[in-house]
Amino acid sequence: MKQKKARFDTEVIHAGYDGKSHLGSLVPPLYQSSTFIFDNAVQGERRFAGEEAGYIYSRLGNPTVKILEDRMAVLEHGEAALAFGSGMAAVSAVLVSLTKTGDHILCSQGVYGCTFGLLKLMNEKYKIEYNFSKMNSVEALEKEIKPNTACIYIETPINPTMKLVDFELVVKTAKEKGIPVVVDNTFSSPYLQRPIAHGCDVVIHSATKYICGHGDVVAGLVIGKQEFLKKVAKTTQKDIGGVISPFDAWLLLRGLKTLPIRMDRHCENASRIFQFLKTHPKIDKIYYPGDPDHEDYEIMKKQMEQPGGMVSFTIKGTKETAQQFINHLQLIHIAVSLGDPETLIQHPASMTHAVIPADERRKMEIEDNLLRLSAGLEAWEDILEDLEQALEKI
Ligand code: LCS
Repeated sequence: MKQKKARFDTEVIHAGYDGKSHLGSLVPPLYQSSTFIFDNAVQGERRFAGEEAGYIYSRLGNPTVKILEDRMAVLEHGEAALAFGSGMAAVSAVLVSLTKTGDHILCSQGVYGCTFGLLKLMNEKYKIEYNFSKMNSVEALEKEIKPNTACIYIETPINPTMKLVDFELVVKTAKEKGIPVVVDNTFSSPYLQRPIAHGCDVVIHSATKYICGHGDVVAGLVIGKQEFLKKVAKTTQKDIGGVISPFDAWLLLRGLKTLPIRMDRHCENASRIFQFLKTHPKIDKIYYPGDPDHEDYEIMKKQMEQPGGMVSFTIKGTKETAQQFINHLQLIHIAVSLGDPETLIQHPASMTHAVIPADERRKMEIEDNLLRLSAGLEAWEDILEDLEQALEKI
């Protein structure tokens, strides 16, 4: 195994794996086993007591999953990582671990619809409060942080409005008050943005998206400090049990190897789509952090390598006009999710963010004529031609 720390594009292929410990297998082996055999009763007892290292049962750990976790810890600049059966299993394990009844969570001005659903559930069942904040000034942030604030929860870019949160600003205030900062880094992947390097404490991924990159796995990841992740592994992960299957971990290890190459293409295609839509007479607003007119363009330049592969926009007209437009698309699929090779488009107000009440959605600027597009890996000319022919029909 290589000794020194290598560059990102090398680490996606090599980090956390040494073929010599696996009969020389070039590719990490798939340990598709639910349980592990003990040599004798005392060994079993010692493993359960934590007195001897070794695998026990795949809800408590699995060698293929461990390779994925070790690789992701390196890529996100964390001490350790844990893999989950979905992004939501990861989000819920973190939020449940960090809070108790009566606590408060301060969130970015917009979160994924099911994260909103989880916050609502935690509020109804456990009286955990939450607020949304623009997080764009230290003064405002200081007022919004309460004595019972247990964590700051950020999506950046925010799904689906593509607004950004400035890590430097939030971390400075949070550190002074000893509040952990949790970042959902799904929209960027570690290739474009590494929140821990900016002082954030915990990173979450819906690995279903860019980490997988092929649209064939639902999974989640949490990266952070060893001590915190040990606690999560022994409590919310083990006892609530939202673990990943070894096969899905194996597919993620395969997908990860091409993350930098894929992300460059996603970003290139998104930039072409943005340039095309920006001046199109049937498009009203456009939300893309690479737009010099985007309100958070400077934040993008400060903390992201590239603006990412997502473009949101409003069609001039109503919800129905937006629906008619996507119905006319031929190459681009109407589907939720993102980060796949196929270009996907969806209508957040009636799909990913439909669970959020209309007044809350409006505060998050999720309008009824807003569409969210995930740039795929196809030839950009074909994507633009498809957008153009569908726009001509409305
Ligand atoms: N965090 C973000 C930012 C997400 O976009 C999603 C899913 C999740 C967490 C949850 O991950 P999952 O459990 O689905 O792996 N976002 C979706 C979306 O925008 N369209 O479909 C799913």
